[in-house]
Amino acid sequence: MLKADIGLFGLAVMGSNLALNIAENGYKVAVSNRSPSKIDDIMDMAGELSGQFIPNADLGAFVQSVKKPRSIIIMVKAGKAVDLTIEALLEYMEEGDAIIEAGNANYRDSMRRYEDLRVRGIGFLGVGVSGGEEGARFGPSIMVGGTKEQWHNAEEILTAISAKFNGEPCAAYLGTSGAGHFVKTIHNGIEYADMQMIAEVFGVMRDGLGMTPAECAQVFKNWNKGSLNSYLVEITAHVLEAVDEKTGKPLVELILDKAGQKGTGRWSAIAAQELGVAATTIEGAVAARSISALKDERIAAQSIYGAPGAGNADISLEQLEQALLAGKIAAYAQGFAIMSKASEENGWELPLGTIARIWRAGCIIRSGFLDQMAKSYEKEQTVNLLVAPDFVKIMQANNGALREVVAAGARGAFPLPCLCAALSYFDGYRQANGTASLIQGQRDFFGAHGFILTDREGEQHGNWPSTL
Ligand code: NBP
Repeated sequence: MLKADIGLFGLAVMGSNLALNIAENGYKVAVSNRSPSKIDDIMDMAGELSGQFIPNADLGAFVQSVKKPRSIIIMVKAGKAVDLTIEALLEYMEEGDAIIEAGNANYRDSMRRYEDLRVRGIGFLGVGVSGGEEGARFGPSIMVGGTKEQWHNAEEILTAISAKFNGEPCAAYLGTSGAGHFVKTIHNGIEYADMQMIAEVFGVMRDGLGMTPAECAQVFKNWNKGSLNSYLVEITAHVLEAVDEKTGKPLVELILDKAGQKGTGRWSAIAAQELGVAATTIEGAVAARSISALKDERIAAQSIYGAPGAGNADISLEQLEQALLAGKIAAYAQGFAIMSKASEENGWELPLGTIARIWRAGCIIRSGFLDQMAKSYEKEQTVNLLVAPDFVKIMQANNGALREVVAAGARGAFPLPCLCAALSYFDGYRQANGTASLIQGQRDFFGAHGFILTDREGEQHGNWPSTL
C-alpha cells in the first residue's frame, strides 16, 4: 500500500485544517486522533481531497502508514496531552523518525522534549505555527526549532504549506532545541502589545474624541492603507464595524470588556525578565488584560474616583496614527531584543532577519514594515531597531506624536499602559546620561553593593552617614 508522506495526530481546529492544507499541496497525509469521531469528520470534510488521506484510529497502524524516516506532526492541546501523545507514539516509532510538535508549547517544554527524544534516537522539531484556523488551512507562518537533520525530512512539506510573501515561503529552521517555540512565544508577546496599543488608541477615539465604533472603523480602514498596514489593524476595522443582529447596536459595545489570555504573553514577559531584557510593552499588555479581568473592582473604583476620560482629548487622528506607529516599532524592538539575548544565552544563533521575513505573511502580526525590519536585520549589524537607519527616520518623525498622545492620556485619564511604556522605553534607550548612578549610590548605602566611578579604576564604596 502507498504510504503517507507525513503523519498528523490531533484533528481539532488546527490539526484538521493543517491536514487539509497538506493534502491540497499534493502530499499524502496519514491522520489520527484520540477520539475516532474527528477522523470521520475530517474524511467528510476532505471531499475531493479524500484520496490524499490515510485515516487510522489505531496508533500502530497510523505510524506504520507513514514513509520512513517518519515525520509525525502532533497538534493536540498544549501541555500534558503532548507528553502523553509522544509517549504513546514512541512505542511504534523507530530511530531516525521525528516528532513535529506544532501546538503552542512553552519553549521550555520543547527544550525538555528535544533532549528526552534525542537520547532515544528520535528527532524532535518544536514548531510554532501562527495564523489561527485560516492560516492553518491556507498558509501559516511556520517557525521551526529542533533537530536539523529531521527538518530536512519535513522541509519540503512544511515549506509548501506555509504562507508566501511575494512567492517567498514563510517557513524556516531557526535553531536547535526550543528555538522555534521561543520565537513563536515572542511573536505572541509582540501580538499582545500590538493589540493593546490598538485598543488604547480606540479608547482615546471613543472616550476622548467621542467617536462611534463605525467612525473608528473607518479610521482604521484608512490607516491600513498607509504605514500602519497590518492584519491586526485590518481586523480591528472589521470588529468595530460589526453590528449585533439582535439589538442593532455595535457589537463591540456589547462584548464584555474582560480579555482572556492563554499564557504566551506572560511567558514572553517572564523570559524577558529572566534574560534581563526590557519588555515593558509586552508586560503592559499582559497587565492590562489582568486589570480587564477585574470588572467588579473597576466598577467599584470608578464609583469612587469618577469615570476616566472626562473632557475632550486635545489630539488629532493624525497624531494617534503616528503614535501607534512609533509605539508598535518600540514593541517590535523589544521583541527582537529578547530574541537576540535568548539566542546568545542558548547558543541558538537565531536569524533575526529570517524571523522578520517569515512573519511578513501568514501570521497574526504580519505588517507592512516587517519587510523593512527584515532588511535592517539582514543588511546591517542592528543592535536594536530603534537605531537601525530606516527606523531612526520613522521614530524621529513620529515620537513627538507618541509624546503628545501619552500626555493627553495622562491629562484625560485614559489608560495607555503600552503606549506609555513604548515612550519611556524610547526615552530611556536614547538617554546617554541616565539616573542609575543614584540607584547605585542607594544600593551601596544600604547593601554595600559597590559602584564604579567614571574617573577611576575598580569598584568603590561611599563613605555614607549612619541612619541608625
Ligand atoms: P485544542 O487545543 O482544542 O486541543 C484539542 C485536541 O487535543 C483534540 O484533538 C483532542 O483530542 C486532543 N487531546 C486532548 Br484535549 N487531550 C489529549 C490527550 N490526553 N491525548 C491525546 N489527544 C488529546 O486544539 P486546537 O485549537 O486545534 O489547537 C491545537 C494546538 O495548536 C494547541 O497547542 C493550540 O494552542 C495551538 N494553536 C491553536 C491556534 C488556534 O487558533 N486555535 C492557533 C495557533 C496554535 P480529542 O478529539 O480526543 O478530544
